[in-house]
Amino acid sequence: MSTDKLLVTVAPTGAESSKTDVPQLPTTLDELVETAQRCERAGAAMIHVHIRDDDHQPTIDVTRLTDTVAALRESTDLVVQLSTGGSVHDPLEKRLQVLDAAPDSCSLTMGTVNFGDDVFMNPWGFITELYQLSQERQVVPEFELFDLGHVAALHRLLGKFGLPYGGRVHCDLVMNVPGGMPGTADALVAAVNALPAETTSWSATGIGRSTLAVALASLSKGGHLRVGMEDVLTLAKGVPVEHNDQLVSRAVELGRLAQREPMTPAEARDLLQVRAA
Ligand code: KMH
Ligand code: ZN
Repeated sequence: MSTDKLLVTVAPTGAESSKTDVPQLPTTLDELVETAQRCERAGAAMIHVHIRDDDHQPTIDVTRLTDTVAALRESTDLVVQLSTGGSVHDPLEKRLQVLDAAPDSCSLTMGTVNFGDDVFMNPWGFITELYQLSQERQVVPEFELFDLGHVAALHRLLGKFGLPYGGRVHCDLVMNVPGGMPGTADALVAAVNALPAETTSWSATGIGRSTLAVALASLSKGGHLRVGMEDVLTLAKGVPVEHNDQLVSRAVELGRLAQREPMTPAEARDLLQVRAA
């Protein structure tokens, strides 16, 4: 395993911003593919995917997700991770069906969290069902940790159900969601220090203004980076992101300053032990 290399994950779309407010958000399949290709060229190795319907609204329609996975596999080498979080409005049963689209990886959030004015529901029964489904379907989970309690829940999950498919435990700290842990170095250190011993890799992302503080803290602690318009829409105050590859390029630049070369998709597959194509 290449421990010094930097895994850059791009989360280009999310479910929270609207196309009307942010026209440069990739919401169509063509835009997503173009984004994925440019982000791969800029140094991303994994893509965290949320998709939209014909009206640019968030959807987790399985046929659409299956087509998206196929299109991304055809046009890039990126590790394709589908969001099982969807939007705060998606029902739990539908979120389980995301695995029917057979991605390389899936997000798996380790607990319920207030999400701005909404609630992002992840009850224990849902977590355990999704986890066992991921083991059965040979999909590598990325454990999304929005709070310290989610880290504790991950200990419980691994203790009860064993290691994920592939044997690697990859976590992602999602920081600064209004309702979750703050996007600070102190919070990051506390969460990283509490990760289960089985953890083999972890990344971090800071929502909004915390993006740089979290990225720098993650690099300081030897972590990987997630970036993208799901998490931040500006490069600096008043400077909108025009394309996701700008955020990937900046992450690669930060990594290089920290003497961490970006990992290739093949190296990311090895790190995460995703199922061979
Ligand atoms: N859109 C959020 C409600 C995930 O992708 O798994 C959930 C989310 C986490 O983005
Ligand atoms: Zn997401």
